[in-house]
Amino acid sequence: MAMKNGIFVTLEGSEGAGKSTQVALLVDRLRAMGRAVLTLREPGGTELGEEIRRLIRRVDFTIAPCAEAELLLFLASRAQLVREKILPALHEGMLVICDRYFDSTLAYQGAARSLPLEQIGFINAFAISKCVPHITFLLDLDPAEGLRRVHLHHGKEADDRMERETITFFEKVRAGYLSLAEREPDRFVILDAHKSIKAIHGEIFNFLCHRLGGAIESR
Ligand code: Z5A
Repeated sequence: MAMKNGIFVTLEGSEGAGKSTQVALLVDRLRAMGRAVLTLREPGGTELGEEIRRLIRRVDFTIAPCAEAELLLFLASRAQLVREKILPALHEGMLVICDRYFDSTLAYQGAARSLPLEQIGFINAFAISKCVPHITFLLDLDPAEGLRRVHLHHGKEADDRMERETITFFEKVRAGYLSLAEREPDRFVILDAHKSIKAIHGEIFNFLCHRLGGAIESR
């Protein structure tokens, strides 16, 4: 199934950058305008994906999953999401907004876990079936501030396995994202996630209106 007339937007960034907050604000505003919007998150978004999400977040493994197994779990979740949800919605002309997608894999499993980017790219291409976002907003944030926000949000203890990673890990994630954005300036929009929630929302909304013109209005 091809992407046809829909619009595919992703939000990326490391821990606490504000992706979920911005997705919620954007979707409320677009729906109030009468736009048909589908929101999804990764890992997750399907029955299989939510089960994989639960596995990935588990903190009580006797032996933690190796980086390669973790990578394949993310990709299994993505392959299902693309075929079950994203492509059918795009085919119907919907605006699809996804909280994380394959750039997360390149930044976390590639840049931070040091798995080879070329191999990740190869299996990711198999998983996504040419379904590449039209626009990717990168919420760029100092990892220390991101972790501070997450700990405020969830309480003192990190509540999943990845949140327990070190600050150095999240610095690699940030650098990985910035280098991806540098390589694809036409797809990425880098936003300063240190700004207020309202200011960032305004930038995302204005960019979408400008870039998509009439396509942002109701269909
Ligand atoms: N992962 C991976 O490794 N490989 C992959 O391929 C994929 C994912 C797809 C998913 O975790 C984990 O999987 C993630 C990457 C990895 N792990 N890490 N680490 P998740 O879905 O559970 O969590 P997340 O995506 O990292 O979301 P998050 O931690 O909840 O961050 P967020 O969505 O960007 O932030 P938020 O929930 O919108 O905001 C966090 C708090 O900050 C909250 O209290 C907000 O009110 C506050 N906030 C938000 N924006 C602001 C601003 N601008 N100023 C001040 N405070 C703010």
